Amino acid sequence: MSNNTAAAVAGLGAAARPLRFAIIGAGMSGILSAIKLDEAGYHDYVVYEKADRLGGTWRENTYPGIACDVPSHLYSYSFEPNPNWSHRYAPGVEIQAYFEAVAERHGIDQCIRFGTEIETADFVDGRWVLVTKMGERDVVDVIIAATGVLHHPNIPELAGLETFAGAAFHSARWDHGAQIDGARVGVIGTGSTAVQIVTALVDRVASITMFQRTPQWIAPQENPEFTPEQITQFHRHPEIIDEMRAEISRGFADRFSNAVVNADSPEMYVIEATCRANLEDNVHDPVLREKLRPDYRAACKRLVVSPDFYQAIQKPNAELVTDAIVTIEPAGVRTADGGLHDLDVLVLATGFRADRFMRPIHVTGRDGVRLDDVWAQRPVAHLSIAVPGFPNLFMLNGPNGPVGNFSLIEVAELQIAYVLALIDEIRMGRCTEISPSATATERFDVERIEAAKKTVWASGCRSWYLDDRGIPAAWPFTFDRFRDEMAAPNLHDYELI
Ligand code: N01
Repeated sequence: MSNNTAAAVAGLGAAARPLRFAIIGAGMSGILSAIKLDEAGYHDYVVYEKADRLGGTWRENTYPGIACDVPSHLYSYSFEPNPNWSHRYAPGVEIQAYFEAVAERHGIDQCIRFGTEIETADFVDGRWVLVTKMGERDVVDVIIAATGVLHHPNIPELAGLETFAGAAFHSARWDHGAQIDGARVGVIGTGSTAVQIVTALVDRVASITMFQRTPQWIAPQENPEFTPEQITQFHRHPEIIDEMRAEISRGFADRFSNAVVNADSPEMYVIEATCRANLEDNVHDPVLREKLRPDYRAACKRLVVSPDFYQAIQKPNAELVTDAIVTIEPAGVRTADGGLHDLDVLVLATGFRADRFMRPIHVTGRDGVRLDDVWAQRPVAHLSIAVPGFPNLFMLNGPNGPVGNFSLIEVAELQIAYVLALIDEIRMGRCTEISPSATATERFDVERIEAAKKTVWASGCRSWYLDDRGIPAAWPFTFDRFRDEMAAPNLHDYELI
């Protein structure tokens, strides 16, 4: 029980009331929310999950080669260290199994309503009325939207895509029935996903063709396996994991997260030099090397990490195509040079719509204000957590949060502690509705936009970090500042009714 919560329980006033919660999404942050609600003494909650399995990103992304680019001992809940991670960057299947095991251990799996998609959420008489796609209704006091960041696949409008004769699918909808071994596989895209897929498949397929619209900088990152002796040590001395976690977190912040928010920092130049050396030292054919060389700064797009992509793309059965895609035909992909690239399988590693957040749920706040209208231009939120006019509705990994190669688990843990502190105001009877003020939200937005202009993400490239105006939407300050902001809410920024 947190200090806040303990104080709340001790000080329960006449106006205090039991609270009912809906958590939307049973991914990493939904599971976390349920565990933390239980810990805080709130047991009346339901986790709504539209799919039939928990795990979010790790349930949806099952493509060959999937792994997390945050070291696994950091990409774990702080309260659930896992001595059994097989690699420094564990594969997706281990991460999925980890979330399932944690949910089971905490009894959260019993509180999830699978196959239940929330369609509308309306704030009526001080409570949230939820209606599912099946027409079921629930009324709750608080919503925690744990709906993920990169969840809605970006399907490009490629002429003729539907005419392709083989299997064509988005990387987050991997068709495990498609014959891959020995096939001619095309991959559209050059992001983290495409790089992992190409590297994983090159030795299994007859040919692999990567369609590149924009080259990416690649940071070399070894992925050593933990030895049985190391794993035994992790079991015997969990404090080793804690130390490692703290060290990785600090290293990430100093060498990466704090560097990218200051485009002129010395650390930023180190990252660039590392990526440049990786390209120069490891790609031998000068023509291919120039095709792979970006004309923008490293980490402007989300930095791709890979120990062996350059080796993969130089194999005899791999081809990098840089001519623009003109049409998809039944036999393959036609490019601007007139060439037809014959394929059996076409993978769209074309990323996600990163501006959706809890949409397409139709959310209506106080006085009938619709979130679809408030966010029509772009999503806004105070400190990434909440939106003015939408009381008692809190987001984890919402708009403008830290997404720049951090552990989103660390981010969500800080956010849920902050959200619980806000909820304590209701439990203590000091208010029944809490939402950020428009003034505080506007002030934060103005400040973050100014800061965003100094980040490397604004240094001239196209990426999913940018909003419709080309302004980076990600948290543009240091991670230390995020930690400080999340340590306790400034209640002057909130309206308590
Ligand atoms: O998606 P992306 P992703 N025609 O948006 C191209 C996380 N992640 O799935 O660069 C041709 O980065 C597009 O081209 P361009 C991580 O946060 C993590 O790879 O816009 N090409 C780009 O090359 C990551 O950043 C891990 O010119 C088209 C690609 O598709 C995020 O997910 C693993 C196109 C999209 O790249 C997203 O990564 C995987 C078109 N019409 C993902 N439309 C790890 O933890 C798009 N593209 C390791």
